[in-house]
Amino acid sequence: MAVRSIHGACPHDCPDTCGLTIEVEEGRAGARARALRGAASHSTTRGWLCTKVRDYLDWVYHPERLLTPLRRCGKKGKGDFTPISWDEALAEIAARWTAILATEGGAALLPYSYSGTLGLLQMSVASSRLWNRLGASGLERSICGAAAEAAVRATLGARFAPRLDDLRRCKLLVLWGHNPASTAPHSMAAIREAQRAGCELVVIDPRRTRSAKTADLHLAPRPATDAALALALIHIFEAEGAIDWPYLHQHAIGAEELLARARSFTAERVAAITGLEGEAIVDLARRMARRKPMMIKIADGLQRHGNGGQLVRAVACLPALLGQIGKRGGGLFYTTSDTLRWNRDAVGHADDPACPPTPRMVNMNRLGAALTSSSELGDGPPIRALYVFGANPAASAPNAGLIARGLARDNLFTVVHELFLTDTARYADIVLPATSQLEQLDLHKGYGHHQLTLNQPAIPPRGEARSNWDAQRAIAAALGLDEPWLRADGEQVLREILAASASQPALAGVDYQRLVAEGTVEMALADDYVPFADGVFPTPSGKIELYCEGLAEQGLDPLPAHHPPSELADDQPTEGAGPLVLISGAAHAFINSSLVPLARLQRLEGPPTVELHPNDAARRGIEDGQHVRVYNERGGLELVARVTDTIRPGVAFSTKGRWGRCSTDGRNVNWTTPDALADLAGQSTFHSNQVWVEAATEDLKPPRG
Ligand SMILES: Nc1nc2c(c(=O)[nH]1)N[C@H]1C(S)=C(S)[C@@H](COP(=O)(O)OP(=O)(O)OC[C@H]3O[C@@H](n4cnc5c(=O)[nH]c(N)nc54)[C@H](O)[C@@H]3O)O[C@H]1N2
Ligand SMILES: Nc1nc2c(c(=O)[nH]1)N[C@H]1C(S)=C(S)[C@@H](COP(=O)(O)OP(=O)(O)OC[C@H]3O[C@@H](n4cnc5c(=O)[nH]c(N)nc54)[C@H](O)[C@@H]3O)O[C@H]1N2
Ligand code: SF4
Ligand SMILES: [Mo]
Repeated sequence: MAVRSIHGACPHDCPDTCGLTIEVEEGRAGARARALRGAASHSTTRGWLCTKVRDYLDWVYHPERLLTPLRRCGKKGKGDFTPISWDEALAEIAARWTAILATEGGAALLPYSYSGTLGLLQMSVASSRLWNRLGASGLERSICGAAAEAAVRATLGARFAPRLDDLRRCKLLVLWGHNPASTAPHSMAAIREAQRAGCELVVIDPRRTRSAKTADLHLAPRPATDAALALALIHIFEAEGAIDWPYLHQHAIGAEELLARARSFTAERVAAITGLEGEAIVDLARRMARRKPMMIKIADGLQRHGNGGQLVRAVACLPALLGQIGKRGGGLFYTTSDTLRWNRDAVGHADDPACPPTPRMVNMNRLGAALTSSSELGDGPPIRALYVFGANPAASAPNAGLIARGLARDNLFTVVHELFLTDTARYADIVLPATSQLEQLDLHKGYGHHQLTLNQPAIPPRGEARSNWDAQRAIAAALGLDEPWLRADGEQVLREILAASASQPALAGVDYQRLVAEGTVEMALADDYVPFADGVFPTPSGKIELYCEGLAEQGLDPLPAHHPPSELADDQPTEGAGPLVLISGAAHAFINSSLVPLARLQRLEGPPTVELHPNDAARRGIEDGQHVRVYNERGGLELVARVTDTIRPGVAFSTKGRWGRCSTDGRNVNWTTPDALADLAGQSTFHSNQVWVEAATEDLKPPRG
């Protein structure tokens, strides 16, 4: 039997963006993928995949895969559907949308998509072209890292990050509210090498995470107090003469103002705010000032707080004050996302004369409110049609109880394009079957490294599944839209975007043919590339903006500040059985709510739990393994208590991304999380979540895995 080897890309929202090698067997029944490995030739992947994606073939060939379009035949949310043909599904979608657009206008249609795949074609193009042409409501895509993006751009001008390899040169590496051992596993190889070469590893996280377990120093501040901590460090840098004035004079504005701001943040005061020892804060400042190169690595979890924007601003200023930006092995490692920007018009064609202006933006963190409250949408029409793809908002978006109520509306026509009957798909009027990454073409730009990977389809679509772009091309045709850029196939679209983006320096020498031939291609950066080493900062002043006039113009604080989020006052009680701060971060074995159907991963993760410090558990009469109710005014759910001293007192932890069906009560942690927006860029605030925890009194069935 003939066996072919195909080069692909992991589509998930993970900074590693691994290269995949897929072995495909050409049998009598057609092509079948028989093995999937990390690409040996990919310099980040180096031949191994994380535990989540190792069994990707079981996901591709999972018995619960959706293989035909479905029409709802029971109550919304029940999950009763009958199979229909694509022609029927397309005709119904076209008829319903045409009527809604005619009576209420494009604003009544909302596309909702996020991180099922990060591909240029299946995410970026599929999230823009058709919706621009229809004049649909725009989606403010701020669920993940909007505040950090805005904060880092305000400070440094762009999200550039060092080469992953240069982590090996750090002498001090601070993982600040970031858990790469679970969320960016391939960076751990470089971190371990750095440690072997004498780098000290510091982790700042209210939990002793997998990453913290091997750190030289772990500090566990109270959640959302990190800006205060950073300001205290700045104050100590000044007091101890550690500020790199020659660097700042040349490359930064606002240092004097920032130092003045920081002076009231004494170690003593900040010890009370953060719950850390004053000496520990001084010790951290000294380590940072003495051990250079010094790098701070953050991701997006840190800033999911009401004060997340200012928090990241404060942290981002630290390496600048020590002159570490632009130094090999030093600086800020957030994301490489701005190294290469795809040509926006080629991606979305928003400026095409056929496209009406976008009538309004709907913040994805406010989906429940947008579906249920007229005041949320101002003067505009209510949302009458929702098209969800590559996302599972009923499980992954905040205040999920409100989303469930909105999705249950009878006068909402919901289409969900999915591989599985997720919590969201159960509410659909029409479900469309989606291809997996093995069945679709795409191009992936890593955000934790500087590589581009072409994902070639390895096998034909399973059943009648279609890719995001192919489904939307078919809808465009059913609506009678005939712009060539809505008809073009995936390869034509990718070629068009590559050609239109060719002036980007990072794309020098990269074209479609080369991607086909090589699979993974390094961006064209100098061998000795270090971000900002040239002293060029794409901010309005051309310098690092410790003081940022652009923020002041938006009515925001131009200097990093510490204001506790409204839900988490600085005087959070740690006595009695009062509220706890519930952090709901990444699970080790799932990626958001994707891959939850995989039985091995369910076994690895076990039933959905809430981690509690022994003191907090004892105060509430809760024992390890006991069923508890976790709730607040938004909603509640039942979880299994895990009593552990890996979490600081006053804080609880439960992983994000479980499907409701994993729990006894059909709910997941997002029934409690806030849909309030952060101080910057409409950011989500999942972790600024105050909950009450108590032993469940009723006799509950054990949760399913
Ligand atoms: N295994 C796995 N990997 C993933 C994902 C996944 O679901 N599973 N999701 C992917 C996605 S979409 C993203 S955005 C990234 C996120 O990647 P990370 O940011 O690394 O992961 P998170 O778990 O969201 O958050 C990191 C840590 O922030 C801590 N934290 C929360 N609040 C605070 C605070 O106020 N201060 C400090 N110092 N720390 C705080 C949490 O305890 C948590 O350990 O991971 C990606 N990778
Ligand atoms: N409590 C809490 N909740 C959080 C967070 C948190 O920290 N705490 N983090 C948030 C973050 S960082 C993020 S990024 C969001 C992620 O939230 P979402 O973007 O909604 O991600 P998932 O929940 O993984 O849902 C993705 C869905 O896309 C489907 N899918 C995969 N590939 C394809 C494809 O090619 N086509 C189509 N049509 N579908 C596909 C998968 O089956 C899956 O059901 O979650 C957020 N939710
Ligand atoms: S989830 Fe991340 S680490 Fe795992 S295979 Fe995908 S890109 Fe690699
Ligand atoms: Mo994310």
